[in-house]
Amino acid sequence: MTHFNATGKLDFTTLLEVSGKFRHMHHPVSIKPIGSGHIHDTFLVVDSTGAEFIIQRINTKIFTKVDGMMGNIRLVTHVLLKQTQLSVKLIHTHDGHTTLAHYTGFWRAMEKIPDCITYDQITDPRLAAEAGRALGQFHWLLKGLPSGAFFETLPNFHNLKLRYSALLDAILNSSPERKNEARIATLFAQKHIDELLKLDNLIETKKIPLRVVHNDPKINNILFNKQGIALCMIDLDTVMEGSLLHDFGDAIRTTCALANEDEPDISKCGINLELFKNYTKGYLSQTAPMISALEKANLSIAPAVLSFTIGIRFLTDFLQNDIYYKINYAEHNLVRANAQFAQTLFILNHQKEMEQIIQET
Ligand code: GN1
Ligand code: MG
Repeated sequence: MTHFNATGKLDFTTLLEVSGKFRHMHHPVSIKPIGSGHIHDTFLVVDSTGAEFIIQRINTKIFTKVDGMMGNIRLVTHVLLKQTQLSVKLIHTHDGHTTLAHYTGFWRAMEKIPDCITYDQITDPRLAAEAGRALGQFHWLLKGLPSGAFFETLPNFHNLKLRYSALLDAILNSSPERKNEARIATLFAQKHIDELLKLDNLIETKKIPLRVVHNDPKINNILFNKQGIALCMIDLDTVMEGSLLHDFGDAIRTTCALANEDEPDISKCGINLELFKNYTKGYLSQTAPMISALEKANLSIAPAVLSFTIGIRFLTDFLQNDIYYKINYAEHNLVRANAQFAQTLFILNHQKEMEQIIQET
């Protein structure tokens, strides 16, 4: 596939042209940005009949192998739709493809499930239980698929050892100003890396199995209906082989967070243990028959590992002058890193309580 430089201007006329290349979109009347993802450009299209669609320009600087990624998504959505009728529904172009190569970049389109909601943060324990149930069901329904046959869309995505080594490289190559600003965060990373490599080691030594997992199950990647029922997981770009512990950890990192992912006041960061209890209950209600004893024993450390790993990635991006994540202001990635590290510390300090909650569930 040709690699496009996704720089084209996305005015209404261009977006209209892109929408027109996909089936079912009849005379769009409104096209507006939607969502809070850090990677792609996402738009809501409403056509003259009131039907809603999503079009998305794929960030090909990050997802360089679009075909492999879309192949994974087609496989997973096929399996999920067969069993639940609820999942992302890709829309084909008029000539039958699930991606469109356009001069502004690579695009895909999806049906929008009517009346659904996403949350960047929640406080309602019932929503946490539903979110846990949704991830658990996702793991359960995909458990029969051979994970090794999946395309490795982003190699070593949650490999903390490599993420840490990328951080060390970034420190060496960063500007003196940014290095100085990142000093406290860098010290935190150095101090905690060894204890948090525990999951990596268990995976490397094959004590923890690899499965088909989502790899980015943060709370805003779940669709809810207005009654608070979780409908399905979205943003399937990173579905590939991985550990369910990475998914559980990443989900807790955002679903049960006491503060936003980019909270500047780190004293507010931590985990709401009531939400944690409910999420865990929802998750294990679906996965109890498949989860191993060792996986279960590591559910309490996984949220610390994931908060730490994502913090390291934010910090690395800050030191590299923000080449990966979208930012809203100059220090945004550093603020995000500090918030993730504060959350990591909170989890490490509450290990016993979290462990007890898991054992009682
Ligand atoms: C990115 O696309 P989005 O915003 O859901 C990132 C995740 C991080 C997350 C941090 C492909 O997810 O790994 O956890 O930001 N996705 C990729 O919020 O790097
Ligand atoms: Mg994403």
